[in-house]
Amino acid sequence: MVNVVVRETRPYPDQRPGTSGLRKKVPVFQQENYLENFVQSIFDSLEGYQGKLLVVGGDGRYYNREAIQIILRMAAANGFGRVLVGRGGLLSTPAVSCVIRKHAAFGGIILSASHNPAGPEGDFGIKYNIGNGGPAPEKITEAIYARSQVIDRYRTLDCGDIDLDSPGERALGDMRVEVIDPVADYAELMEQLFDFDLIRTLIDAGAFEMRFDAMHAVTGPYAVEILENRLGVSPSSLMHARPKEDFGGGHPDPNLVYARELVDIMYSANAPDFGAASDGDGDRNMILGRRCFITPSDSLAVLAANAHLTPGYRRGLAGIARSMPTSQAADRVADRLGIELYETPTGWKFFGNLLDAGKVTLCGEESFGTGSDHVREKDGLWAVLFWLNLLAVRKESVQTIINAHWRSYGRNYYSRHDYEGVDADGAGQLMDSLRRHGGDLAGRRFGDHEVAFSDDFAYRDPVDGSLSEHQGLRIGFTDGSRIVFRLSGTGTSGATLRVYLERYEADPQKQGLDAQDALADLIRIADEVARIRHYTGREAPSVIT
Ligand code: G16
Repeated sequence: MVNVVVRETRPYPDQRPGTSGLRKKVPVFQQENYLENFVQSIFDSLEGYQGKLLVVGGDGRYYNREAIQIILRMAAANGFGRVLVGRGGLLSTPAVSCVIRKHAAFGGIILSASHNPAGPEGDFGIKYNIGNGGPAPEKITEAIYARSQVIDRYRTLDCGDIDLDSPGERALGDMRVEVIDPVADYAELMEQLFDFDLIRTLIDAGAFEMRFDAMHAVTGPYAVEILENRLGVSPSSLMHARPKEDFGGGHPDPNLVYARELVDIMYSANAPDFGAASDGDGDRNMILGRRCFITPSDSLAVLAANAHLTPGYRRGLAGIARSMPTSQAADRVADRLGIELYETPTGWKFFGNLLDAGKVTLCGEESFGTGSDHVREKDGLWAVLFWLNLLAVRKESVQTIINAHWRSYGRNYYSRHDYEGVDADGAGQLMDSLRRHGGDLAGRRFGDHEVAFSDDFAYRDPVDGSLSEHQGLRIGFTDGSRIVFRLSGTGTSGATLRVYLERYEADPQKQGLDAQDALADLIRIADEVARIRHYTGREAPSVIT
């Protein structure tokens, strides 16, 4: 007989979820009752879950296993009927979404700090996903936070750990825990969306070479099963495919800076035809061709323009959604397809309502996130398979495909400059000052650029009418160029200032520039308007993507 125990606790002031759940340093989570408080606050903010199914999994980072044991005991003590948990505690973020949907679960808990480094001094995170498989909307995350501020007790079981490593079902108090293969449901869904036979033909032909970098994170087992076992990619094409608790000491963020090893291979003399990487929890992707990088914004546009070539999207797209700072490349595709384009704040949670309402099929963000209505999270390997399917159909190189796209639609030169870990007060003052002066920039000239509008982006959800304000300061120019300033909602130390830069070029003769050169004027204007050096004390961004 396992006893339910009620333990007393005291609130922590810092449990407000950010862009994507609660992310903190591991030692913060290891404080007494810190995780327990947040988990109980999640359960206290939900209704009607008694006897229902919960999905639990994480990206395998340090503290994943301990956290899962705590959550399982608490789920049992709070009355869930059954839990599906990935073997070894592993489930990628899109796989959690897939499993929630396929098994009609009440919801799910994901343990991850995404692309942030891991280890005893690294980052950890937790977020709750609702029954549609997507991140809880702000109404729920705010309720969780409110609850965490007054919490005084939590429920758990008085028992030890359960085995997470062998598949099968076991009892935990009155609750059943089933340890599932983390890949199976997800791989089955991918086979429905993409033409695996055709991709296998491309790979078997022998002339096509690729690299996939799992960055020692959760997509390793997914890549082995899907790319290697089902599609015939050679094992040597998979880099860092063994998940590690500290991601091998790396920073599992698939971008030009942190996926350096892959980038160097893709820019070398004998570069493979296709390169891709995914992040800590498997929801982000980076796409590369031979000596060419596809920006996430361009990737969304290319996938949208070519979606009809894949089995899963042959019927066409209902609409496209992108986060506000994402480039307007996808807008041009939507326009030509005669479908709606929605511009949402940063955060995948804002796509959920649009997807559920059938208003959009594809969505994407500049932050290396792309996805569709197949799940309610962005999906790294899905994007890789989508590209492989296009390459197999079009039988052209990545470079040829992107050049043809630009010739047809024009090129949206795009870059994001990040100032990571800057002083939070200085970053706040920068944003306040922009807010005070930014509104009256219309009509002002900076060199050749004239400001058409400037505002603080606000979004009214067309489905539930909710309003989200202060989502980033935009300066739009008369030629369609844009500069956007935002503070990241996912960092764990100091503040991270993000500056997003975009310029449109219709002339094919002028589409071959390096993005930083093409955006040089806007980079100067951004510094002048926001006084970035003054407020951050930094001479240059820490990451340019
Ligand atoms: C999360 C969100 C994304 C967002 C990204 C960056 O991604 O799910 O929607 O674009 O953070 O957010 P921010 O600019 O506020 O740091 P992930 O992959 O970290 O879960």
